[in-house]
Amino acid sequence: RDPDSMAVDLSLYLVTDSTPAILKGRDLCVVVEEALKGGVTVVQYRDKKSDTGEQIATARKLHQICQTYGVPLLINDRVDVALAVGAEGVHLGQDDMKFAEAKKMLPKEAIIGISASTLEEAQKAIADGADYLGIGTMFATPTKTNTRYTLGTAGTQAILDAISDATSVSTVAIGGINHSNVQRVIYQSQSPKKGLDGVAIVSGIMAADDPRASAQELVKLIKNPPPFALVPPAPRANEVEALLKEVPAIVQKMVEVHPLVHNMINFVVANFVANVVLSIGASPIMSPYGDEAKDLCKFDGGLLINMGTLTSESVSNYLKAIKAYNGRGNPVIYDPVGAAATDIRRNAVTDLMAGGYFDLIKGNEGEIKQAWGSGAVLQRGVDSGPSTLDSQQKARLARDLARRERNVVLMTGAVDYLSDGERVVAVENGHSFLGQVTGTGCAVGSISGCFLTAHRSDKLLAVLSGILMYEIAAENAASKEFVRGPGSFVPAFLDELYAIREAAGKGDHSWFTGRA
Ligand code: 3NM
Ligand code: MG
Repeated sequence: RDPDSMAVDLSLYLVTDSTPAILKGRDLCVVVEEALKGGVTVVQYRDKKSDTGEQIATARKLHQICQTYGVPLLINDRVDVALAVGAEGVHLGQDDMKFAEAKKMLPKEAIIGISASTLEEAQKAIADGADYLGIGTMFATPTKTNTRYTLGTAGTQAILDAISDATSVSTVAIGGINHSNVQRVIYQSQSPKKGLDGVAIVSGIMAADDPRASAQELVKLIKNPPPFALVPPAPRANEVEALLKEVPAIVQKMVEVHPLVHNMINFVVANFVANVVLSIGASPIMSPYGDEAKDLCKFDGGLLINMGTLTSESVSNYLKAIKAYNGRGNPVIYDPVGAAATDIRRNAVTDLMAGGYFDLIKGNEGEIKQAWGSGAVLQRGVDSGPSTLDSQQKARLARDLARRERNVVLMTGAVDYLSDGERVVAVENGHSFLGQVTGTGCAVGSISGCFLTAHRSDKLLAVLSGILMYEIAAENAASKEFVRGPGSFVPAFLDELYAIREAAGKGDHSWFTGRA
């Protein structure tokens, strides 16, 4: 092995755990061997309790097994144990032996990995000459409860981005990673120049009933991008004009596909939103019951999470549904209504963004700021609150959030900002009556689900098409002579959505007056 480069495959990194809750009466070496048969690429023996003699005996057995499979064995914390059994290296936490001391004691070619929870720790480990970093904690996990920072994919990405010049150091993420999130973890942690080389997993493999099958499945998942991966098309010379040209055909396609949209939505607007969805030619189902999603996600449709009337049960229901839709790659839209209004809602935003992938995050300025993580915003109720951003800053925030989450972001307001992290489109259509009728914002989330379902190859274009259909209908409705205010606006608006749907369905594109 070239001591200057990590020639070791870190892609599926097993960290052992000898506690009864994980081993459930099974022999550690048997579980590890099963995991190796399943395709684990590196093993770390981590034992916080056993006496030194016992650790050395176990490590020796593990080393023999690992050698049979051509997989390196690293020892957590205990440089002495690594030396005693001739293991391939060690993994050191921030409270363990210093890098330089371990380096002096170990053979030249030994692998040394360092835990890093912050950028400073990562930079220090790189300067020292660490072979790889264990970046964590990704998600809060019952396996290790005394962790210092929960980084999520956004925090991990920020570290990777800041160390992207350090091409020789490898990285794995650790904490709460399992089958249901491994593809998303790798995908959403990726910064433009540096991504994860692997994932480190304890309970997802060690506590599995069948550790071999579990590892096999993980190997498969790690090799492929998640089904919802965003692939922004190559930009064209006149991108906005080119997009606008495509909108009428996308609306026509949506009408033809007749998508289903599953709404987990607040009770204030459920009826209005269901009527909007029907008017555009799609099918709404309103279900707050998370367990229903495993059946509903099998249809060609999307899921809207609108937390407008959050209850103590909402978040767990949302997470079940998001998992079901993410697993199939069917679109999920998040409307973090009143995101910054209360502690409960701020925590919900954090938990939901850690718990799943949103193809689209849609909200007003205050909500998008909260999703970005600027916890300083205090929203009054569910209104947007005072705007503090100029148009450039709004465009940048939408783009930065989309870039970080690797999704599409729609920041609504008098002008709507839509971005997929590459392109930013400002949409000027709409009418002030939309701001006077409850549910008009929420309905945008729902129809986005319809459009994202009907048009998958360009998520930004799909959402743009939905907003333009919607806002052009609002303009047309407001211009009717009999419309005097928000009351008479509502029926006219549904009629105009229906009129566009009828025209679009016949291939008539003359309704289109989009400005972006
Ligand atoms: N180190 P599981 S989290 C061993 O944050 C360990 O540094 C962590 O277990 C860190 O895969 C962790 O079962 C436990 O969530 C990870
Ligand atoms: Mg340690």
